[in-house]
Amino acid sequence: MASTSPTTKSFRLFCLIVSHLAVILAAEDGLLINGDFETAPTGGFADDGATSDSRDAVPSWKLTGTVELVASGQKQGGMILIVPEGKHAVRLGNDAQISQDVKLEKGEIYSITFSASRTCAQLESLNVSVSPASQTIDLQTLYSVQGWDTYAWAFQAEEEDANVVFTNPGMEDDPTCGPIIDDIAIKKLFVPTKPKDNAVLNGDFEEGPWMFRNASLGVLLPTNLDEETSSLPGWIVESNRAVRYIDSYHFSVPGGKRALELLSGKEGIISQMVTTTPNKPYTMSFSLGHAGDTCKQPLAVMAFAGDQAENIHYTPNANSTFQTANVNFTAKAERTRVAFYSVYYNTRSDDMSSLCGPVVDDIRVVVSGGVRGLNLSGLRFGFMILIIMFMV
Ligand SMILES: [Ca+2]
Ligand SMILES: [Ca+2]
Repeated sequence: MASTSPTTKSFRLFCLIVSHLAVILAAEDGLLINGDFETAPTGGFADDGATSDSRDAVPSWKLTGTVELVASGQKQGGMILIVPEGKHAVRLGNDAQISQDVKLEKGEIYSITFSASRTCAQLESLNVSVSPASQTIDLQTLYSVQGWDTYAWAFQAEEEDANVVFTNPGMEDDPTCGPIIDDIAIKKLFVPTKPKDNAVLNGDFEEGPWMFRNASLGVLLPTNLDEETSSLPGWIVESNRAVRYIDSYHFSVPGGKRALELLSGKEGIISQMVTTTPNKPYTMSFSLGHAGDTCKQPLAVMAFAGDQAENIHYTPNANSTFQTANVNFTAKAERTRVAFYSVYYNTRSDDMSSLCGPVVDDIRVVVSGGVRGLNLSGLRFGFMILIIMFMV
C-alpha cells in the first residue's frame, strides 16, 4: 500500500509528541527547582516570622535528618552563618540529606554546580551523588575569603529518572554543625569535536560546568581522575586540590568566555592525554596570563608535554592580560600527556588569603611546521623577509 493509513500517521504523530515531550521533560540547564532555596515554605520563612513547624520544610526537596533553612545574618554560637547567594540556603546536620528527582537523557554527561560554606565543624565535606555515581567533596580548604565556594561535579546518566542527592557524611558532636548549600544547578555537557589541526580536546576551555552569570567566584573543579566524566570535557584534575574555572564576565580571560586559573601550586594539576604520532616533532602552544583578580605576582606555570617540562613565567605587559608560550617536544608514543600546574602558591594581594594563580587558555598541540604551526613563526618569517627586502 502506497499511502500511509491514518492509524500509522497518528501513531507517528504520537511518537513524535512523546519524543518531543521527553526532550522537554529532561532537566534544563540551570538552577534545579528551588535550587537557590529562595522559595518560601508554606507559612513563610522562619526569619519572616513563620511558625517553627514550617522551618524544616524546603519546597521541591526531599529531606532526611536535620536539615535547616538558614537565613543570611543568622547566628550560631556567635558565628554568623554564611549564605552564598540571596537570603536563604540549607544546612545539613550529621548524616542529613536533601534530594530532588530529575529527568535526564540516558548516557549523557551532566555536571552539577553548587555553592557551599562551612559552619562549626572542623572536617566538613559534602557527598554529591546521582546513583550509581558519587563523590565526596572536601570543604576543608577555603579558596575564597568570602567564606564559601562554588564547586562542580560530573557524572554519566545511567537512567532517565535520576535523583540528585547531597549528604553530609559528617559525625560531629554538635549534630547541627554541617555545611550550608546553595545555588544547585545542572548542565548537560557536550564533548566538543576535536579540531583537525589541534590534538587537544576543549583546549580553549569553552565547554564546562554551569556558571551563574552573577556569581563572581568562578567554579572550583575538584579532583576528577576519570576523563570520561569530567566537568571540563577532555581534562582531568589529577591533584587533590581544585582548580578554578573562570568566566570573562568576572575575570580576565585570554580567549572566548572561559579559561582556567591554576591554584595551590603543584597541588592543582590539570592534564590530558593527546593523540600523537611517535617520533614526530610537536609544539604545544598556550595562552598564559592573569585573571585580573589582584593575584600577587610572580605568576608562572610548569608546562608538561611528553618528556618536556618547562617553567614559564608570566611577564606582565600593560597592553595585554596574557602572553603566548610554546613547548616543543618529540612524541614518544601514540598518546602524550600534557599537563599544567602553578609554580607558586599565590594569594590575592587585596585580602591576602583567597587562592589565585596563573590563567591558561587556548592550549594547542600541533605537528611542528604544520599549517597551524606557522601561526607565529610564519608571521616572524614574513616580517624577516620584509626587513630583508627593505635592506636590499
Ligand atoms: Ca540562596
Ligand atoms: Ca577560552
